[in-house]
Amino acid sequence: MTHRSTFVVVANRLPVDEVVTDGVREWRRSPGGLVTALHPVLQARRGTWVGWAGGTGPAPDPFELEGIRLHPVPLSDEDLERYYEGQSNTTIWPLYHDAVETPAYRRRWRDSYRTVNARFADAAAEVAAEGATVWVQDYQLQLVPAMLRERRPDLRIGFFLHIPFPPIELFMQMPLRAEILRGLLGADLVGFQQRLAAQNFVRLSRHLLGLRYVGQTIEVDGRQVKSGAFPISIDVKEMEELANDPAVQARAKQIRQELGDPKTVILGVDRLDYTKGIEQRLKAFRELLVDGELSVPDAVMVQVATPSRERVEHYQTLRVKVEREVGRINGEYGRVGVPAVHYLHQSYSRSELAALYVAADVMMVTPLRDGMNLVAKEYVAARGDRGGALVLSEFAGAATELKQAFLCNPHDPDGVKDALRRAVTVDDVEARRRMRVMQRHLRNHDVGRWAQSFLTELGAAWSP
Ligand code: GDG
Repeated sequence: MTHRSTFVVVANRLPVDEVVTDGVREWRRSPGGLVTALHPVLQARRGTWVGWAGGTGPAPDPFELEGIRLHPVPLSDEDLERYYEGQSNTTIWPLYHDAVETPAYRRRWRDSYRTVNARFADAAAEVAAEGATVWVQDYQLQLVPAMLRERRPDLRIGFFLHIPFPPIELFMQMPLRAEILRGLLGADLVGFQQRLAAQNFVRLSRHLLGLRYVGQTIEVDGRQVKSGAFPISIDVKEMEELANDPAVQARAKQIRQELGDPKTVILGVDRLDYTKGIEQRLKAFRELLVDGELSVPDAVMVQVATPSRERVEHYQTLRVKVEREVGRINGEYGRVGVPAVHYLHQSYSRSELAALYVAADVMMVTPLRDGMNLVAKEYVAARGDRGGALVLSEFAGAATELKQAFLCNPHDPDGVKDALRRAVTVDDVEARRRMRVMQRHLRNHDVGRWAQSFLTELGAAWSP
C-alpha cells in the first residue's frame, strides 16, 4: 500500500541523481537550495517528493533516501521532447523571460504538457494524506494545482513560480493562456519572486477571466486564492562555511596563480542560457580592452557556462554565438599562454565554484531577465570580509535586495561598461562596505526563511 504523507512537494525533477560506482547503482541527494530548505520539513513530516528521476521509460519504484520518500513519475522520450524541451523550454521559458528569444508554439507540445501535468497530479493525489499540504514548484507544472484540486478538494495547495511572470501583453500570446491561468488558480496560494510578478498575475485574472480581486487575493468560484512575493534565497551558512574551508581557500589562491596572478579577476557563472546576458558581458569586457581601460594580463575574465538544455535549438545557437565572441576576444587580446577569457563549458563541484567566487575580484551577473539569480547571492555569501564587487543586472530579481551591487541595464552596452569599470576600480574600503550591507541582508533572508514564510502564508503548520 502507498504511504500517504501530510506534506508533499511536487517538482519536475526529484532532488536525487543516480550514480553508478563499481557497477552498483545508487541514489544520491543532489545539491541545491530548494531541497536543503525543505529537507527538515520533509524529514519531520515523513514527507514525499514527487518528480521525475531522470532517464526515460518506466519509473523506478518509490524509495526512501535520508528520511525523504521519493515518488518517481515516468517520462518517455516523446514526453521529454514535447512537454519538457518543447512546451516548457521553447514556449513558456522564453515567453516568461520577456520573449528575449522568440517563443514557439506547437499543438503537440501543449497536448503533451497537459498529459504530463495530469500524470504529476495523479501521483500527488495518490501520495497525499487527507487534508495534506501539497507544494507544487515551477513553470513545468502550472496545470497541476487545478488538476489536483479536482481530484482532491480536501488538500491545501501551494504553487511557487521560480521564473518571472510576464505582463499581460506578453502572456496573452500563449494559446494555452486560459488553461494555464485556471491551472494556477487551483492553488490556495500562488507565490512569485517579485511583487511585480504577483501584480501581473492578479491583473491577468481580471483581464482574461473577469475575476475580482482585493489586494493580492483573487476570488475564484467562491474560493479565495492568495498571491504574493516570496523572494527565494540560498543556504547562506553553508556557502559561508564552504568559502572559509581551508581547502577552498587554498584552491582559490591556486586559481589566481594559474590565471597568471592578474590584478583583476572577472568572473561569470551561469547555465549557458540566452536569458543570462553572457554575450552582453563579453561585449562590455571587450570594449574596455579596445578602449585600453583594461588590459591583459592585468585583467582576465573567467566564464563558466554550464551545459544546459543542449537539444533545444535556441541553446545551440547561443553556444555558437558565445564561443565565436570568446574566440574573437582571445584572438585579438590574448597572448601565448594568456587568454583574455577563460571559457569553461563544463559543470563544476560546489567547492570549485566556491573557490572561484573567493578568487574573483568582480562578479558579473547580467541577465536580460531572471526570476532571482542565486549566483549573485552565492558570490556575496562567499566573500566574507574579503571585499569584491558585484555587477548586477536590474532585470534580475536579486537586484531588489542587493542594492549595494553595481547595478546596470544589460540592454545598454554603455551601462554595462560603466558598471564594470566602477566595479574594477572601486576602492577596498568602499567595496567592503557594500559587501557587508548585502551580507547582513542575506543572513536575515536565507532559503529557510523563504520556505517558512511561504508555508506560513499557505496556512500549513511549519513544524510536525
Ligand atoms: C531558476 C531561475 C532562480 C551553476 N553552474 C554550476 C552550478 N550552478 C548552480 C549555481 C546556482 C544554480 O546553479 C543556478 O541558479 P540561478 O538562480 O542562477 O539560475 P537558474 O538555474 O536559471 O534558476 C532563477 C532559481 O530558479 C531559484 O528560484 O533564482 O532566477 O531562473 O546555485 O551555483 N552548480 C554546480 N556546478 C556548476 O557547474 N554544482
